[in-house]
Amino acid sequence: MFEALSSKLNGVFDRLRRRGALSETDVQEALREVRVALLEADVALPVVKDLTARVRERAVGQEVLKSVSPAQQVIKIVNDALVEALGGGEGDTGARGLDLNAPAPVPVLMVGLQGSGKTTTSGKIALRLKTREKKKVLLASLDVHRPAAQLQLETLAKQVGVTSLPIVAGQTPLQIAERAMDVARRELYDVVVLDTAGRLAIDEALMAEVAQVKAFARPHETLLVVDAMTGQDAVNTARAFQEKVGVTGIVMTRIDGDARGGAALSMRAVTGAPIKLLGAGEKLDALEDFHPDRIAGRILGMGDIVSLVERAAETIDKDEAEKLAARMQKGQFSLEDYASQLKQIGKMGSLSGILGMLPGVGKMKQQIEDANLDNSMLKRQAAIIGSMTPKERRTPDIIKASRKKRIAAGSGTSVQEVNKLLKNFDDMSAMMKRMNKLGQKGLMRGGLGALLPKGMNLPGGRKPF
Ligand SMILES: Nc1nc2c(ncn2[C@@H]2O[C@H](COP(=O)(O)OP(=O)(O)OP(=O)(O)O)[C@@H](O)[C@H]2O)c(=O)[nH]1
Ligand SMILES: [Mg+2]
Repeated sequence: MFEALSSKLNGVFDRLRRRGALSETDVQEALREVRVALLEADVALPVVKDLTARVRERAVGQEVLKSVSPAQQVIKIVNDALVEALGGGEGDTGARGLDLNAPAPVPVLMVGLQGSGKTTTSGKIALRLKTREKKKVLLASLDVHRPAAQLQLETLAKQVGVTSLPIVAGQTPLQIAERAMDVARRELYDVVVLDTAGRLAIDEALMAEVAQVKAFARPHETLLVVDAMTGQDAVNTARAFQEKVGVTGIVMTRIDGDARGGAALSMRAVTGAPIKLLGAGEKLDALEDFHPDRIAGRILGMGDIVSLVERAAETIDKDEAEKLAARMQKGQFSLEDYASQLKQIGKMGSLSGILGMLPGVGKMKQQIEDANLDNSMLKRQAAIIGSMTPKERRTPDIIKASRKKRIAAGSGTSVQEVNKLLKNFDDMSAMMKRMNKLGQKGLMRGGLGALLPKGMNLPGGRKPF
């Protein structure tokens, strides 16, 4: 999702970043490109107009802050406008999960067009509620139109390990809903998910059926499931459902196949309903909470910096980091420092996960995952360094053939791996010298992405960058 938009916007900001100070013409020019990028991403025109107008209003005439560059300031303004468009307000960046805050059994009604993903999402929701929140969930299919529909839900329920309402032939959707709520009350279920039938297009019969069930069940959540890949059509569908049935939230499915993402940006403005969940694949665990702030971060290619910083702050030893920074400045980065770096990274979780959060690295993530660059590699590298003598760690130049053999044997690795580590360390030291030369500014321009991966070779000798 959003890949195309993200790379376009990145281009715009890259050009802005190269300027020292921004004139009003620069801002206008950038905004024109932002506008084109949004339109190409299939964002609805009124939403694009509103967004760019908001950015212009805030950017022009704003005092340039001393501590940040003008480009960074524009990025921040665009970011805030995106968060708002996605449904997050000021200081309100929380996830839009399901609201189940009602007396049990809480009815959740699933509505939407044919094939949008209602039944699959019902299964995903059941799995999540069961495992994460330890809820007792009943799945009920009200789909009497498609012959195999009720069986489909029953199969899903078995996979998830929750109960589905026994199938009784010949019942109407309303009768099934009545029976589901009845069973749920008697057998003390926490949540009842009512999966309805889809139609090819919005028609009166569909709306009437859904409205009837809704009036009876009084669902606490009425979730409209839309296919993100249908772009503007998804937004139009949502508007129609909102007007005729009334929904409390939207689930966008197939975001795994949608590179434009425009529908997500238009949804809130056009329908007023928040996106609550995202479907990101056919598997039952492919369900994500919708975080407006994180999505905006992804679109701008600034990565999920917030989470990265949070996780880093939790795990990285501050004193050690400061000592390291001081040694780096003096150009005294040793293999011991390298080993402690590896340990820190290990503590932060899988390497590919972290790299994916860094700006400009998102697109490399799959490649890194494919290469299986993971913690086991970090551990091996740490073991190699652990098998060196203190003298070798301080002056790695003395590590020649016989020492390499000894180190490889001591760490249970191979001479090739020792070579690779020494090469990585060389690359990293060289990079740090470069960084010192560039100074803080250079580092900012290159982004953190320039820092981590350069010194790392993927297995097979491939460079990730
Ligand atoms: N890639 C991808 N496929 C999905 C996602 N959600 C659902 N699907 C697939 O879309 C197809 C249709 O999903 P269903 O859940 O049956 O859709 P439905 O809305 O219940 O369809 P009807 O009951 O016929 O109206 C299935 O093949 C699902 O595996 C998703 O998030 N990503
Ligand atoms: Mg279905």
